[in-house]
Amino acid sequence: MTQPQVQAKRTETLPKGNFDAVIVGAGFAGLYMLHRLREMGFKARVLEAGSGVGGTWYWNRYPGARCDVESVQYSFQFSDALQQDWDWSERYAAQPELLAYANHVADRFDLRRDIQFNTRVSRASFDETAGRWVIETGDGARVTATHCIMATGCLSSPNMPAFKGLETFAGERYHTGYWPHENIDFTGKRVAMIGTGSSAVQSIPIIAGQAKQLFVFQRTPNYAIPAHNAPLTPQYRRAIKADYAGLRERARKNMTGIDFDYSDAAALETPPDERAREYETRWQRGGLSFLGAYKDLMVDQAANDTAAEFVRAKIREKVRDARVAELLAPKNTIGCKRLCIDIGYYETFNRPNVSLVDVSESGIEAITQQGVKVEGREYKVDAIVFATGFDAMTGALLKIDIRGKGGLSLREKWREGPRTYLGLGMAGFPNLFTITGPGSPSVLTNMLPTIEQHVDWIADCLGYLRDHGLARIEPSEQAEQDWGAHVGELAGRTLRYTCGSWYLGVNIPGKPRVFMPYIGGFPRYIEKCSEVAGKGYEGFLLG
Ligand code: N01
Repeated sequence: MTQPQVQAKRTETLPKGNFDAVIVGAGFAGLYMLHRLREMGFKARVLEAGSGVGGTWYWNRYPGARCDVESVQYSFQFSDALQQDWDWSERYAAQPELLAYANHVADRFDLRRDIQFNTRVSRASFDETAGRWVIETGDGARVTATHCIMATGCLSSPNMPAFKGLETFAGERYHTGYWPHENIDFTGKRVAMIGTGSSAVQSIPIIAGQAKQLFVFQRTPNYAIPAHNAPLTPQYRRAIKADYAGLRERARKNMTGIDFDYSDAAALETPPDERAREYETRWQRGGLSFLGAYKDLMVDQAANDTAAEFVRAKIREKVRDARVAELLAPKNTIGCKRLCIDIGYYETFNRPNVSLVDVSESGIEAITQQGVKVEGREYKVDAIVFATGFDAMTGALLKIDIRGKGGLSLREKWREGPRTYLGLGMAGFPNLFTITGPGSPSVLTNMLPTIEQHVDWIADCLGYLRDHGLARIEPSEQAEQDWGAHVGELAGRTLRYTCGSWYLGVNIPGKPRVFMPYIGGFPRYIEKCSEVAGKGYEGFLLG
């Protein structure tokens, strides 16, 4: 695997002294957490494995990487000056612009002086006698802090399946979630793409435009809705900035924390011709709001089928070869896996240099020295791109050996699946917080407002502890159990429970099948968190 250059660098020397908080990760969550804590006078330090800020947007540099939430919404709102000063250039920002934004935030709020780069945390253990977290890096250096805050991201642990023969491949290998920093040009090359999730859907059209030949190995087709991406006009930007507060307020009231139009109508109570018009309007508008067309789409299979069939018909219209179109048309529930937002994805399969290889039945037999083997046929390539996703939500946390009271390991605690209270903390792990952890809305919502809500809650909580002369906070077993039951019960009511998605951990062999994010919606979750804090951190043990 071609490694990002940053990996070669040595861990920086850890600072001496004790911190009020150590924050792991310098993505958007880590940056804002540091800003809040410093503003409150806490001594905080961020430890970051990469050589720069940006998290997801630092690592995911594959061609075509771009956010699937509109840029004016996928942005911080904690500083009005920031949102007034920053100009997004496109409806959906591309990775370089998002990374530039993260860097701008770091510079604007002078955050770098408290971030330690090239420092991968390998272990975090709670020292019960001292009441402090001991955070260690791979080379044995350590730092201590009263609080340890994991800002490690939800989709930050790339999944590389154990393909037979993987190590024998003599060509170039890339993973979309771990892309090199130098420009990779596939011009004139034969390329294999393994996977057809969001990362593949975004990168396939770009790679197809460069490569001599692109083979796409598809196990399960995905639904992609057009992005209709476009430059943002000065008039549009002015209008947004004139009422940013209104936009944020409307977004906060929506399930996903995104301001778009959710209908209260039911698909099955709507006449078919009217329904088709509604789908067409949303298709023309583009983006994730397609699934907001009807309130029953994610709870009633028959309703869902109407939207799924609409998209399948669109795929058949776009793809000229009927056999290929049929392979690309998903048969499962739309929205069960996360929707993809595309720019010319299906049309790419009309190109003469692109071939779709169906591996739904056979799987990939092996990676060979020269390429990819399926059902006895070897596809010879110069490069393989693995767009095989992530060990979502728990992967990055479990890569760190996290030990709570009595040496309890998080891996052991989560053997049957993640257990948290509100996705913010775990019983047995005092003073440990997770930003957008499993059990919170996280990946089902717009990540930026969701991050801000968690960071604000944690910052307020630390302020409360300080004001009340308290040194410890930890969820009670009961609160954790009740919350877990509630999260599971809500998930079981939706169609999202019915497919093999990364939300359920099914993409990782041996991972327990548990629906990890909280599906009750952003407004309901915010209310619950505020209620808990308002009642003196109900469900937490304070000491
Ligand atoms: O990963 P995925 P992703 N043999 O898990 C296939 C976010 N994101 O990186 O479906 C053959 O969706 C696998 O097949 P199957 C977004 O939330 C956001 O694309 O398991 N194939 C699938 O096709 C997204 O949902 C943006 O049958 C194998 C693919 O690899 C999430 O990240 C952009 C295989 C993995 O798809 C993950 O997306 C990009 C095997 N052994 C990503 N193992 C934004 O826009 C796996 N696959 C912000």
